[in-house]
Amino acid sequence: MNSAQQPSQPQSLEHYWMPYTNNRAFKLSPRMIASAAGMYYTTVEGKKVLDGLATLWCVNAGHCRPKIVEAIRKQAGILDFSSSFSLGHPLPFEVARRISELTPADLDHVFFVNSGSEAVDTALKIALAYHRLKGEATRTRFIGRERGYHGVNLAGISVGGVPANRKAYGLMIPGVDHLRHTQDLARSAFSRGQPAAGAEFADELEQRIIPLHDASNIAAVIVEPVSGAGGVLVPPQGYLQRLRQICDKHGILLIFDEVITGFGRLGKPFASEYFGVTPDLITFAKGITSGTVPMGGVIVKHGIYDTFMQAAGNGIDFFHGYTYSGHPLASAAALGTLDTYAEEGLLTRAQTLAADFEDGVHAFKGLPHVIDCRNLGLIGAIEFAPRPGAPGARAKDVFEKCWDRGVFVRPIGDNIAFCPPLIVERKHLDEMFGVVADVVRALQ
Ligand code: PXG
Ligand code: PLP
Repeated sequence: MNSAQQPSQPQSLEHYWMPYTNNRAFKLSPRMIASAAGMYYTTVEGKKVLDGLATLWCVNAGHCRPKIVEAIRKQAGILDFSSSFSLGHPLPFEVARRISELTPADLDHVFFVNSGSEAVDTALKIALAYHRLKGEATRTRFIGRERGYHGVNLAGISVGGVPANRKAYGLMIPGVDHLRHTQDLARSAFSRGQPAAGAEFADELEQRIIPLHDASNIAAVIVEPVSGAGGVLVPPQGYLQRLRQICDKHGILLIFDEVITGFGRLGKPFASEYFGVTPDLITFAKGITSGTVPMGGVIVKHGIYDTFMQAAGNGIDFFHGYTYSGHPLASAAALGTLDTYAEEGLLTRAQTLAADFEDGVHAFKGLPHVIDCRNLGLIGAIEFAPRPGAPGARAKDVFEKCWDRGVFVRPIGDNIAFCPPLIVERKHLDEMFGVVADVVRALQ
C-alpha cells in the first residue's frame, strides 16, 4: 500500500501498539473510524457515531472544518518544515500573538511544544529555571493533586494523581507532594456547577504542605482548574482563589493546566478568565488546533519571560525546545482554528448551552446506580456506584452499549464523561443524553 491509498480496513492489526488501549480486546473486535464531519464520525462499516467527547477533549470546532482543513492543505505546499531553533518563520509568531489576545492581561508570551504532556514538563522546567534566575535555587519541589492528569511524561505523572498512570514507573521525579482531590460526595454530590462546600481543601497547602517542606523549597503548584481525565471534578467555590492567595503569600508559582479547559470549554477562552483567577503559567494543547495537528504550549507572565531575557546576556535564554516546536503545519492549523473560533463565536458559545447541558447531566439523578452528576460549561460526568468486585465495569458497559447505538462517550473509572465539540446543538445534546440514559436505565 502506498500513502495515496486510503485503507478501508488495514491489512493487519498486529504491528501497531495502540496507546492506552487493551490491544488484545481491540484487535479481536476493532472500532475503526473511517472519516468524520462536524459532530459525527463514520465507521469503516458506514455507521454514524455522535462524538460526545470532542474525541479526546480536543476537537472543539468539530471535525473537518473547512477553514482548518484548507489552512493545513495550503501550508503543506508552501513551507513543510522549518525549525524554530535560531531560525524562524512567520506563523508561530502570529499564533502566539493571537493567543496572547485571549489570555488574562500579562500572560503574554507563548512557548510552543507538540502535546499537553510536553507542555506540562516545559512549564515545570520554566518554574525551576525561573526561581534559579531569581536567586531562589532551593525552590525545586512541585505540588500536584490527587486525581490530577498532567500527561504521561515522567514529570507529568509525578505531579499527576491518577494511580494507574504512576504505579509502574518507580520513583519518577523526586520532591513532589500532592494536595488531596476535591471530590466530596457526602457534602457535594449532585452539585449543579461548582460545589458550595470545599474551598477549605486548598488550606492543606498552607496547613500541611508548606510547613512540612518550607515554602523556600517549593517551586510551583500545578492543578487543572477543572480536572478532566481524573473524572471531571469541578472546583468548589472559592477553592482556586484560595490556592492563588496562598501561592502569592509564599512566592510559589501557580500553574493552571488548561489542556482541556482552554479554548472555550467553560464559555470563556480560558478557565482562568472564567474563574477570575490568574495563574503564573498556563499549559494548553488539544483545542489550539481543534485536534487536527499536534500542538501545545505554555503561556507565561510577562515578568517570567523578562527574567529569562535579562539573565541571558548574549546566550540562549532557555535551554529547552522540541524539534517541532512551532511547526508550520501545526501553526497553520492553529490559525485556521482560531479564525473558526472567532467567526463562529465558539470560545463563548458554551455559555449559551451550559444550562441545557447542566439539565441533561442532572437528568441522570435517580437512574440506576447513579451516585453523582457534575457539570460546568460544556464538560460533565455522571458517576456510578462500582459493581461489587468489578470497579469500572458499569461505565465500560455503558460506553460499549452507547457506541453500539451510535454515541461516543468516555468511561473513566466508574464515571461517564461528556465533553462535546463546541458546535454542539440542542438536538445533539438530546441525542447524546437520550441514548446514554436509555442505556443507563437498563444497567445492571
Ligand atoms: N494535561 C491535561 C489536563 C490533559 O487533559 C494532558 C495534560 C496531556 O496532553 P497530551 O496531548 O500529551 O495527551 C492532558 C491530556 C483521558 C485522556 O483518559 C485525557 C487526556 C489525554 C488522553 C486521554 O480521558 N488529556
Ligand atoms: N532523541 C534524539 C537522538 C534526537 O536527536 C532528538 C532530537 O534531535 C530527540 C530525541 C528529541 O526529539 P524531539 O526534539 O522531536 O522531541
